[in-house]
Amino acid sequence: MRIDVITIFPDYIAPLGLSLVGKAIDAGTIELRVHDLRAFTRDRHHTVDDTPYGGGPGMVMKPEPWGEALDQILGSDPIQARPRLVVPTPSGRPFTQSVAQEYAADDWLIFACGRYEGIDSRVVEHYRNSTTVDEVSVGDYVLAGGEAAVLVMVEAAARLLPGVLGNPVSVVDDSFAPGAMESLLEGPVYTKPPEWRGQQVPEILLSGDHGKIAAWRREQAVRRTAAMRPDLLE
Ligand code: 6GU
Repeated sequence: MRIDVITIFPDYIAPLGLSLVGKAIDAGTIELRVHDLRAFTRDRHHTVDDTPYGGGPGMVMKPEPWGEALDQILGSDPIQARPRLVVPTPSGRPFTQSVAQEYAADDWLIFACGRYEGIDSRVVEHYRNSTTVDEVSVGDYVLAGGEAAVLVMVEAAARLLPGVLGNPVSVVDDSFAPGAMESLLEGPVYTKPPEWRGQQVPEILLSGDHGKIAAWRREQAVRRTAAMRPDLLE
């Protein structure tokens, strides 16, 4: 899978070189290209923002550098494949596990990180004519820019790619994985030692009775979901 990220803070994306995503890059499963938006400006000051038409607080990202960057990146593909253009924004559709699965099935994702009050809306409208554009939000709060959201979305999608996780069965059990214990949060987990600072591992987990263990885990998942996310139990 190819992933391009356009940002005015390329260093913000560096953590993708670590851990699981970093290994997927090293293995060639993911090809990550990070682009500095300012490299696509033509003025001496490398200006990427301007005041909003109609007034109001803050600044809006100018369309021209985005057009230059996206045209170059879209044109860089020899077979002219159609990527998905992902625009992180608090006014987008919610990013969920099922969106992560859609992304994991794509060959090519381009993330356009806005800062300030966002990108001139004509950019998204322009590229809708030639490719799939997805405006997405990672939650009901406001970030200063799309970069942190890109770290979230790339990690969520990357761990679903074949061969990225050590144990492919673990994604099936994920909280929110379609079909995994419906949509229950995962309950508590334990490892050795059997006693730690006065707390015992629940005896049933040491019993070897797989039927009883599965039933206990399901009950724990329901309890946790009721406590943390009653909305999921509907
Ligand atoms: Cl995707 N971007 C920004 N800037 N803020 C957000 C967000 C995204 N999701 C929630 N808040």
